[in-house]
Amino acid sequence: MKKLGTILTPIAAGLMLAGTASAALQPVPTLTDAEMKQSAEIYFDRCSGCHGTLRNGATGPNIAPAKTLKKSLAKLEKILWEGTEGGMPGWGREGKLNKAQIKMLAKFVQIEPPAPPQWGMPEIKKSWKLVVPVDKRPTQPPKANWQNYFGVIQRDAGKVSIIDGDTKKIISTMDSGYAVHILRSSASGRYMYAIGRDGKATMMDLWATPPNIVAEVKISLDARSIDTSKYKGYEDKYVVAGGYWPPHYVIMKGDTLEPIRVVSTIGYTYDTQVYHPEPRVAAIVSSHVKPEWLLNVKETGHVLLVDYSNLENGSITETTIDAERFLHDGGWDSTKRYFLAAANARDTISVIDTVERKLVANIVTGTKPHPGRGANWIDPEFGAVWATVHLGEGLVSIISTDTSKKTAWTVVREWELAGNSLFVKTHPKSKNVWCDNTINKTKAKTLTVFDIDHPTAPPQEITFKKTVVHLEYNKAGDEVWVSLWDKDGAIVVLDDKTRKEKTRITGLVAPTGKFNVYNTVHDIY
Ligand code: DHE
Repeated sequence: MKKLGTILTPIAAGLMLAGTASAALQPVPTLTDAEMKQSAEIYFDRCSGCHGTLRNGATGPNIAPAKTLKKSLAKLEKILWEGTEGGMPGWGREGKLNKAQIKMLAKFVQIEPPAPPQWGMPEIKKSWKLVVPVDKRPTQPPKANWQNYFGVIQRDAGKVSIIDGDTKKIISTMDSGYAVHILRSSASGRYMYAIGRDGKATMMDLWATPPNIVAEVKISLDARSIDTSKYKGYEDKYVVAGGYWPPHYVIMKGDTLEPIRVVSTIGYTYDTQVYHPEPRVAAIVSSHVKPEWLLNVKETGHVLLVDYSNLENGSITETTIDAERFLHDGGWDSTKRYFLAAANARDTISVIDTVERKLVANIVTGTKPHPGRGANWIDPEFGAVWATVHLGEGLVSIISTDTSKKTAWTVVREWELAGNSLFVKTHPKSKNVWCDNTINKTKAKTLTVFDIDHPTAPPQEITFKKTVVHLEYNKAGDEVWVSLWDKDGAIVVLDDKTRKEKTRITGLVAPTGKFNVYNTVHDIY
């Protein structure tokens, strides 16, 4: 077991470019126009998510030419090929890029980044497509147990499949666009929304037989997050999606995706008050206590509370809370009053109270916390807790969320994990906490399962033949679904009690996230 309260090296850890920097700057290399274009595409695909379009750094370090020119091309090529201990993928080693592409990319990151295009309301409006008007949609839900449907992302195929959680049959596969990142449900559960790396939001109607796409709109050129209005009286009314580039958020009508407002997030970092040209919108959650969304603005370290109750009169109210940098993913505690967000450059979990509308704690956990939405359970000693795993080390940090206890908002337990991880999950009816080890060089095919009632007992490891990623429960909370992340991928359905495989849904291309309708609507994790 790790010692509690370890002070972990901030910023320097994780995806930092490894190796010694030589003082002298290297000469700026050259690329042909065709090579620049090709490198820009590879950079967008592989690098910009972590390092930023303008390369100022976030989950990964700043790799602007001022930094990269301090390293030789050979050194940069090695990092791109091998990856780093902190979690940077080895693009060559993993077979994702060939030698020629690595050489080109090493040069590209030593050259000033090309100016990225803009994407404002005229472009957003032009991209909007209402595929099935509201009055042409079914008025009754299907007979099937549709609240136990799962939306499953087939990332590399640009598709989303809807799988019936009862029958385990794929009932619909839809073209959702390039590399869908997450899915979220409307408050009623009827609509599921996808957001892709290409900034395209897609709206799917689960009442249709089979479920179909009813609207789409490209909210930006690069995006990762989307959510809906869940507060009483606003169910299914609005959708909000966050852009990585341009850095903005877009509010849309919940039943058609017709864009209503675009709002920039460009501004100043919360602490140093330095101008940042690319503050990207990371996780978005929908408040249950007020008609508002919480948006993580990554680079400036702000959590925005965006009040949507006055949109009909043409206004939104933004409350800015200083949290920490660089905000990434996060989720609710079990009461859904507190939002816990990972600030992964500072190895911190920021806690926002949505009732008092303030930051209540910044908790140092481990190297680059990455909770997904985290996991809530009742610890036998500490009561209500929420947990995160980490990109930079094999560690589950368990934080007390019980505000009646002195230990509230401190790390009360730490579990050592086999490897660097992406996601952790449990369910109120379960006695298990499941973690993947997806970004660990040797343990990527292994799931680790902890026993809630025996928190100091050694965990069980379950190993598959392929990389495993992301976990989700069914509505009843007695099955765990996990993705075998491969071109010839599958969803493995595990019995939560026995931890044994029940069945396997095959024929899926690179399945990543999967989202159960009921659990997503009710933020159960
Ligand atoms: Fe994700 C969640 C961003 C890499 C699969 N990912 C999120 C969220 C953000 C984000 C901001 C939170 C959304 C929310 O809750 O509103 N992810 C990024 C990146 O910037 C990053 C590091 C690099 C990139 O270029 O995309 C990245 N993510 C990945 C992956 O490599 C994964 C495994 C596969 C993929 O799609 O590329 C991946 N991310 C996911 C999934 C979630 C997610 C499945 C939703 C988890 C959940 O249960 O809510």
